[in-house]
Amino acid sequence: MKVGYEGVTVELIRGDIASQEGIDAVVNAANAQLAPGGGVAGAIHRKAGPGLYEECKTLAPIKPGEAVITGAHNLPNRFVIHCLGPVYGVDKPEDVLLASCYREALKRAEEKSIESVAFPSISTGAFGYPMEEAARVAFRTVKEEIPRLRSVKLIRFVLWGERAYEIHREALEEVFGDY
Ligand code: AR6
Repeated sequence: MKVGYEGVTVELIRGDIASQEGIDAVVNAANAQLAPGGGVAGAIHRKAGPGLYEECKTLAPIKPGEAVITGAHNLPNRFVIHCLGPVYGVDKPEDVLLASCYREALKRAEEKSIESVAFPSISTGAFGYPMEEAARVAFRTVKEEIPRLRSVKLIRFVLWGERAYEIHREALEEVFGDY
């Protein structure tokens, strides 16, 4: 599903963040060292190849709420934006740090005049953030940032499985209402 808001499309799809042909930048749910890991980071590094981690080493470590940008190497995109989400119950306040991830990622995208960005559901896997809460934080932040965007015209959320998609669909409707 998709909504249009102030000239920007916010779209939800089920799928794999490492297979987003036609999208300028994909977002990695990274660890502080920007190293290959499980989940999203595993999928992105596997497909990008070892050159991605070589480039990441020059930018690590990063702190919760930060975002850095690299090339996409063998991924079908131009850039990867690496965000470190909060570990739920550990890095506080979680909602502020998670919102910062989305805001900072969009800033990195604008700095490169990127038109399309795909996000996974940051912090909702290994980092334990309840997905309903995380989805609301993500969409509220995106809605706040959209009026400031100049180059970004498409923000896609790539959800892993049917349950994740349904949770995000409900949160999107709640946050964007009739748009
Ligand atoms: N495409 C889209 N979404 C996915 C994919 C995929 N290929 N694989 C998993 N998800 P996670 P985090 C979903 O754990 O919670 C790593 O090991 C997943 O179901 O990737 O921010 C890093 O190295 C979940 O809803 O990210 C870090 O140490 C969401 O993506 C740590 O995990 C995020 O799950 C980061 O934890």
